[in-house]
Amino acid sequence: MSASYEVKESVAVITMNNPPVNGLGHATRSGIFDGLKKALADSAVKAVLITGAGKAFSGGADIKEFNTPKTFAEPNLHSVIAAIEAADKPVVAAVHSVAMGGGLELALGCHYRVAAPGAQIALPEVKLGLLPGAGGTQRLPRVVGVETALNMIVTGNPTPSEKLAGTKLFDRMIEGDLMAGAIAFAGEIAEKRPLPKVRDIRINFPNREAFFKVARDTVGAAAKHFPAPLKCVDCVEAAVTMTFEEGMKVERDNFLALVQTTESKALRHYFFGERAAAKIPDVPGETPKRPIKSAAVIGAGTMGGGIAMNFANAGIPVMVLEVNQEALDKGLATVRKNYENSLKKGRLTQEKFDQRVGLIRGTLSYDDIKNADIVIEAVFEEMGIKEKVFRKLDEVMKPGAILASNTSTLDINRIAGFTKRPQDVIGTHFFSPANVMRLLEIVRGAKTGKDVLTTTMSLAKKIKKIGVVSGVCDGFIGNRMIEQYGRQAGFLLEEGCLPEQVDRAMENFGFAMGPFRMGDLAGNDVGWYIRKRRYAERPDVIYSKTADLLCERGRFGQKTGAGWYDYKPGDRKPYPSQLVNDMIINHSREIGVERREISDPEIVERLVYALVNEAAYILAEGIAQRASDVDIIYLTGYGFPMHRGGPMFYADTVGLPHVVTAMEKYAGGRHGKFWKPAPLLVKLAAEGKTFNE
Ligand code: T1G
Repeated sequence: MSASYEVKESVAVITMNNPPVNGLGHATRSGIFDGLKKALADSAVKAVLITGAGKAFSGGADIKEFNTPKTFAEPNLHSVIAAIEAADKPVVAAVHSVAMGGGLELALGCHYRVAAPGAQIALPEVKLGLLPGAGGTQRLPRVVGVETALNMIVTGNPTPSEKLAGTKLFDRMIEGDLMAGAIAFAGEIAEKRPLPKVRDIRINFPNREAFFKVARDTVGAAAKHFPAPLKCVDCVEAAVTMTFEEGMKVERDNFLALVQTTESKALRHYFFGERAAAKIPDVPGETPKRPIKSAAVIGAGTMGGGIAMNFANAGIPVMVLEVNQEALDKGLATVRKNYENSLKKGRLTQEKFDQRVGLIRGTLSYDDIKNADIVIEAVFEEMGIKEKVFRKLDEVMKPGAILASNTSTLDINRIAGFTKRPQDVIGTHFFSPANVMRLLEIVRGAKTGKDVLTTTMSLAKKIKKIGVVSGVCDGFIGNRMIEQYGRQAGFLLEEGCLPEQVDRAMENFGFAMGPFRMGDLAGNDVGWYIRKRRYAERPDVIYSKTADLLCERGRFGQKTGAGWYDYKPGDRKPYPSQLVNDMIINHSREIGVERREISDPEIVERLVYALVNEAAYILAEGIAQRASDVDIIYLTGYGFPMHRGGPMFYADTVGLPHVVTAMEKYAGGRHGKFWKPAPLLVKLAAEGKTFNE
């Protein structure tokens, strides 16, 4: 059973014990239910105490059980909570560390609740595209008030228990030994009657019409593609306007509807995918990690400065090395400016500002970085320069230092070959702006040591990045896929689209930015540089020339005041460019392509399936460990819409046979070779399987 039972001083203590977070899976629910029955039948027991073993009271319902029969298998969570509430002896919840979702709802069903300070209290279901489905929307407003409850439910964010100490949620805060305090409390209230039930608390909320109208407008504006937040408002309003039972029905109906939505499945996919990404099959969890107490960054440019900030933000001192004082001063000044902006916007306290700025120092001498535990090079993306840097690092860095490269496409194995310690070399591909984007592609070289790999993965978590392991290939995972996406976007221009149509179609699909706006932001010259290399290396690979024509006109994007779009000084808004559009139309004529009307659905299919197909090759080559890793990369590094779950999840949702059929259709058009379906995609489609099995 995932709950233990013992009687102490006539108090029956039921301890949930389902590591790691006491998820309320069927076994745990049964353990609580049976323990309660036993306690109620034992005349020596005067009160019941429910608590959680380990690092949580309870992290809520077991999300892994959703959309399986186990979720509602009796005793389901409703039955457990109903049994607690109906008990004829007082049931006390002793909350510590984490009480979230169904875990908090379980506590709300108890007659009393005591808590240790510092516990994270939350109903985070909305972050999974759901809403509290075991009475949370009806009980929480009754104990903390409607406004606080609505805010907690609609944001899903945790509140420290001590902040809720003055509410009816907690009858007592217990410092020190929670169990001793809780048992003493239980003894004090054992004979008290009637037993208080949250459901009996009446809500008096006079200005509800106005309040809920504002709530709906605010929540609706932010919810965009997600139905759950507005449903949360409906349920909390029901708590105010209806009887408890009627409100519970509103909650249940909405929960059952939401748990079936693709949006919720996508968010749950993301939740588990983010955690799965940290697992490296051939690197056991107990592999020893190297201590990372200090860091160094080579290069104080945009990337180097951003990377350094990640370390400072995590409290790790970092030394930034540049080739000359001017570049160093410029880079450090940019870093300071970033922190000053955060300070001005109230996102940073003065204390944190001082601490972080103090943790970043600069130098021109390799001698000052030789004792760093990790050094990350963020110099110009040219192998010759990388070689010079890594030969120098090999010479000066202490034994055991991790030598990392922030390269976005170059061969980590070649870079490792510039050193006598290839086992210490790894790729840490940050995404710009490096201090903001959560994605970190961790590129594993053929000789990268397992301890270096696991150390870097745990460092990713420490600096609040989502680390995803990639093998070595040109462009790793994300950029190799975006290359095909960009090729297809170019072909669409030649065949009849203009940049604003393609961008609009992709932004309506949910991308943060379409390919051409993205190019103007990142700099069209970046792709130009890479294509020139590709033309030499892979003359068989066809690209549209439109992007080259654009760059030959110096239209690199926002940084040159003009790109695919025109820009006005000080205004980042893209304006369709007649010059560029005429250039595209003339180019179609020059290459003898008759332009045609292309629908938005065709644009979306061709761009998204270009990603999916390349990812299928990447998976088959073992460059990516699993399909959900590809989804995590696109959701956190490339603006793929969260409600679609990532390219692989989206393809699974559409149905792989449909993807193959669509690709076969496009293979009949120009550049048909582009649409050769990856064998893995064809195999899975034929077997009726999915990427994310
Ligand atoms: N169900 C299943 N597994 C869970 C889980 C859960 N609720 N919470 C965590 N895990 C797993 C997680 O996948 C990971 O697994 C391990 O536990 C450690 O997690 C009816 C419907 C609790 C704050 O949304 O926010 O209740 O990778 O690395 O950093 O109304 O986990 O080790 O195999 O995150 O210490 C609502 C989700 C559910 C809380 C702990 N509850 N969890 O953080 O550990 S729906 C949530 C968290 C619900 C009811 C509704 C965090 C945490 P693995 P971790 P952590």
